[in-house]
Amino acid sequence: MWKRLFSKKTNEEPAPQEKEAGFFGKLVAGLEKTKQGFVGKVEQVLSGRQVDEELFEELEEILIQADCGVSTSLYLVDQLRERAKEERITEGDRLREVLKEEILQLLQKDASPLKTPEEKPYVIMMVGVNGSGKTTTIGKLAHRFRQEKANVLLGAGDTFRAGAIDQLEIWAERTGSEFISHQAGSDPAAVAYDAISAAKARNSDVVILDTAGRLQTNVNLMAELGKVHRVVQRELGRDLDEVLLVVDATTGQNALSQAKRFQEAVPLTGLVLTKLDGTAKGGIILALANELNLAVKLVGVGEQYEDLQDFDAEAFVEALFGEGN
Ligand SMILES: Nc1nc2c(ncn2[C@@H]2O[C@H](COP(=O)(O)OP(=O)(O)OP(=O)(O)O)[C@@H](O)[C@H]2O)c(=O)[nH]1
Ligand SMILES: [Mg+2]
Repeated sequence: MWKRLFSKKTNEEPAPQEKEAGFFGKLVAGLEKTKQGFVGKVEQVLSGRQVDEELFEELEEILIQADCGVSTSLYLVDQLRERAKEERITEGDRLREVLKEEILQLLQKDASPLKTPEEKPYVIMMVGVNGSGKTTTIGKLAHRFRQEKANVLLGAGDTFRAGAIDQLEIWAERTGSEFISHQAGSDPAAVAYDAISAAKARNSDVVILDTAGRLQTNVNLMAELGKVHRVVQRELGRDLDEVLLVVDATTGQNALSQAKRFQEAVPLTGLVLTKLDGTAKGGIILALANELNLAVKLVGVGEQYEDLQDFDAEAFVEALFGEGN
């Protein structure tokens, strides 16, 4: 499987996991709160109603409350207004379908999967604020790559938080990944350097680097992140394959400012949106897709291995709006 990944063929093939009913079921279960809290409200408001300005305003309110963000909510409702006029839609229930289509379009705008591996080692760096789910996501990804028979090496770049090194080492043991760490308190750039040089020496397929959580407003720590990234790039002699910002879906609109600030510190290649299972306000994914030029590449809908999924806009919208699930 890993060899196949290297052969570039996977770009044309849909990831098999997304075709599996079990994965879709997990997605549906993980999005249950948002389905009820957001889509449920939309349906309540639209059901049996005539399309008029009052209805659009109520929809706008629901979108904003579901964390879609003001500008994205206004954008979506404007699209609905326009299409209602053009397509002479008079019934609220029909608007549900239009909203579903518009949301899908928005989510597909910048969508792209994890980069296909071209060169060993395939390097992923994980960044984000404290507690967003970086280390857990690394564990889940390591598991996935190990299942594809890749040799994985995890680099314990969080030398700051007590227990962070042990936490990652447990994931390394669980997944059968190699592990590079220094003492707590040491320079994270040195750990990153060692992880890359070890991976080169050992011919590892994948390196995943953990980093300490940091607030996007902490100038010094953001600069440190830039340094770690530069060291990795230099030792690698090319760009990292993925620099992923891990965002907790329950943090609401703050996710946007996190993304903007982290993007200034390191060249992000995409987003991981975790804990979607823990919020009824999954609309944040729409704000992120609409307001940033960054793809949501992975979504976390629970704490099990299989709950980290490649983001698939169609499956996502179907899980939210689909009938009978
Ligand atoms: N429900 C749910 N919990 C998640 C998900 N992803 C991560 N978590 C939980 O979030 C908590 C924090 O996860 P970590 O992976 O330690 O977060 P981190 O970003 O590494 O945190 P720091 O290293 O402290 O910055 C853990 O309890 C995880 O189990 C998810 O998709 N769903
Ligand atoms: Mg961590």
